[in-house]
Amino acid sequence: MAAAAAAGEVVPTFSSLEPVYGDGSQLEEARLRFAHLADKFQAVYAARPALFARSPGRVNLIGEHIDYEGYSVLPMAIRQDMIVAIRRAEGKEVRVANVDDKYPICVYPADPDKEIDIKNHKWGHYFMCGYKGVYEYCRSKGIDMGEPVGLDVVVDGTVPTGSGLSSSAAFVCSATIAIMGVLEKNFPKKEVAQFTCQSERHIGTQSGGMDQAISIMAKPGFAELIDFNPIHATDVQLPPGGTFVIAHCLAESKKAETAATNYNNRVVECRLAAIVLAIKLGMEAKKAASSVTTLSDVEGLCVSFAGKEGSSDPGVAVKKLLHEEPYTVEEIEKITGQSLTSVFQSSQTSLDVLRAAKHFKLFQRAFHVYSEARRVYAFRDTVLSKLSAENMLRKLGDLMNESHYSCSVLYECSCPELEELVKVCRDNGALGARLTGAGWGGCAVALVKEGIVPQFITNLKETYYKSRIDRGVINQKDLGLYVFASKPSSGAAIFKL
Ligand code: NG1
Repeated sequence: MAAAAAAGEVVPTFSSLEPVYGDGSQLEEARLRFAHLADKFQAVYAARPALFARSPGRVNLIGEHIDYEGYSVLPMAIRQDMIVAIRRAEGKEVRVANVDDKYPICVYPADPDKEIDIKNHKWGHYFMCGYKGVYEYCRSKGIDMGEPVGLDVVVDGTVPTGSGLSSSAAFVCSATIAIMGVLEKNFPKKEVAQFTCQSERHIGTQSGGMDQAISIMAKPGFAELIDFNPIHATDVQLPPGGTFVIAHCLAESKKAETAATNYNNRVVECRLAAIVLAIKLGMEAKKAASSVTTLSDVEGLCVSFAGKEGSSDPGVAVKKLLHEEPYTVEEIEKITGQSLTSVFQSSQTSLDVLRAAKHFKLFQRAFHVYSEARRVYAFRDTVLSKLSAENMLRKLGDLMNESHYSCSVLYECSCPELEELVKVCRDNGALGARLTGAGWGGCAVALVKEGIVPQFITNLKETYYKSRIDRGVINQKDLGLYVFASKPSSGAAIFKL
């Protein structure tokens, strides 16, 4: 493990592509992309962009659905990224175009106070999350922002959407730093990581901060252990001999559109589990309902309880104090002594969850969160241990398999396609495989011995993808976009070329 990121380090500005894209084939590819993006900018706005900003997607190696509960996670940045070309515009509009014409140009008033119309989802909304976020953050620091500026923007993204590789955070982060660049503001990476997480919530998901943190703070060659409250990244050197292969199950995860029944539903269930645990552990009901928001808030109480049973595992409290049958609204309201709509009155997106839910699986969600949080540290400790390379990789693989089981069975964020793909990965020699990111579609990540990676990918193509190519789900020529080996790549940067 290397030193933690230097405190106060700001988002870097480069005058060439090499510091981010190296000097090999990736650089050539990047040169073509930037040139094409500049040409598209010229074609749309008849001008050159003032600057470019880039932020990567990520793969989460372990620690799923626990960042919003305050627990550490262990992702790495991938080379797929989002690039934003930008300039100040004359008019009072923010215009967001895409090099890919399947995304029509989105035009918004240059008004950072205007709410994002989340009921009418548009791809450009993510840019406006960044726009609102920069103004909100600067204003919160007392910076005089003057009249809001209009912007001309073209974006080019290579992170597949709905893949669990955080195309959304790559977009929000690249938008944010592009806008910061145009407005000539820069802040320490930790601050940017923190406020971009808030910014993305304008889209209606109650996200944790993992994706923005890794996208902004990543360093080439390292995964990062990300802690929250406050945000902190510690470099984690992955063991030699193992490679992470990312494979898309080809079912798209529509996180924003399904928030009320999937992502935000789990955030609400975790909060309810935390409140019920707090009350069962002696906290006054009113106080619990108003002050407990995450399972990490009640970890101390759970650990004290477990201590009496000779354990330090908060999961012991979950097993003893919560029941496996789903809770009804009536049952929870009896415990809290107040209506759930009053508990969540300040959060419209949580009220949407309450309207859509029939019951709440408090035991399962809490047990997942506490056990997954422990697996993240077990993963980190294994990397730091003196185990032989072979045993280390095996142990990491086991932890990934356990994580997948928990996500699938307890957190129910998998889907049939991901289950099939994870099994195919394991059957073809992966030491461990699991869904990555929010789930309900998107990618799996598999830990594979370096020596068998080409054969592993070939086998995946045969066993998982071939039938789908034959059915026309994807084109043979695009396969490389859906299954690839990945090395830890670098974080966000501004380019003035
Ligand atoms: P995806 O959907 O994979 O980008 C989401 C959240 C993360 C985290 C994971 C689950 C956003 C931007 N990201 O990631 O914070 O909670 O799900 O571990 O909502």
